[in-house]
Amino acid sequence: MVFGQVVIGPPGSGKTTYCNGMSQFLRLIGRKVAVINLDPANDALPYECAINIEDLVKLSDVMMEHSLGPNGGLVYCMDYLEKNIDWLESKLKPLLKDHYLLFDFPGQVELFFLHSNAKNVIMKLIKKLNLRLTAIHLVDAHLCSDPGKYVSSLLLSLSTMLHLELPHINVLSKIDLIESYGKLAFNLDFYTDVQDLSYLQHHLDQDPRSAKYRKLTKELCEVVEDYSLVNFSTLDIQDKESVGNLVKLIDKSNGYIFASIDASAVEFSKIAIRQVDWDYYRYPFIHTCLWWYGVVLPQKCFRVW
Ligand SMILES: Nc1nc2c(ncn2[C@@H]2O[C@H](COP(=O)(O)OP(=O)(O)OP(=O)(O)O)[C@@H](O)[C@H]2O)c(=O)[nH]1
Ligand SMILES: [Mg+2]
Repeated sequence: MVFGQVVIGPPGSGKTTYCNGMSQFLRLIGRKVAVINLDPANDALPYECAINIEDLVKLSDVMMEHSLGPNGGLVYCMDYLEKNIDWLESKLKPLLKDHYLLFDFPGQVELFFLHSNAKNVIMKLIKKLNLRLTAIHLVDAHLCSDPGKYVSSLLLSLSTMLHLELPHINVLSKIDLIESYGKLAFNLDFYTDVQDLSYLQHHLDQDPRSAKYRKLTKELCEVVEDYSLVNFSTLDIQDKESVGNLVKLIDKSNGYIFASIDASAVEFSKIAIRQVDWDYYRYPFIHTCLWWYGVVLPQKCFRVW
């Protein structure tokens, strides 16, 4: 069985940075990682990629040849990838023996809740190559600072989950910057747990511009609450604990923690309900410090501690 992550989310939410940081973290806890760039507009890659969609199709060529803009061009590239899925399969096959896969996708969100090409690519790979993939949906944490934008991010997360039908983890990325957007109206738990959105409606009512959409917002929040599917984890890609906690969640969701266990269904369920700390603590602390000081900082110097 091969495990991995499909990294998606709106433009600029941190997908490529995530693939870079996550691949370094996973390597340092002992996994062999292959990053696959499926974003044909990714021209400056911070990581070394094992497979690059640019070797199959180039966005600039598509835009020129078919007189398309960047968005139409990207839809075309995903259609082209779907039609040429054999190319991707043949490139992936040599990696399947011992690699953990990270797929870096484009930021055009309509590819993941409207069009079926990206979903078909993922589903074909899962079926043919027996992959176990979790969708990591990154949403920029600054959206929490505006109630209207937060409701949009809830709807986007919900429609993406329903469309992709994969094990799915929504993540508020760049959480280290959240305080720079001013004081939040509620505690961070309120935004991550998505438990009672009626408080949000009261907050929206205080803004005369939003008050006129009161009924619409109420109905939309009720849709999100009725499904009861959306919540968020948080991530600061520079913080080893933040990345480690997310890895534990992902390992549970795609079944990585069960991979080498040969036990009864009862044993499996015991593992499924308990906290998963085994992988993180199996490796010495110094290891992750080395990752932090030696690998991430020289490339991405967000903050010094
Ligand atoms: N402070 C902070 N900045 C981050 C973090 N993650 C990403 N960034 C920054 O956010 C910006 C966008 O990151 P990218 O990784 O290019 O985002 P993307 O989602 O791949 O963007 P597209 O591929 O264009 O959709 C970059 O300047 C990153 O350095 C984070 O955890 N904290
Ligand atoms: Mg990117």
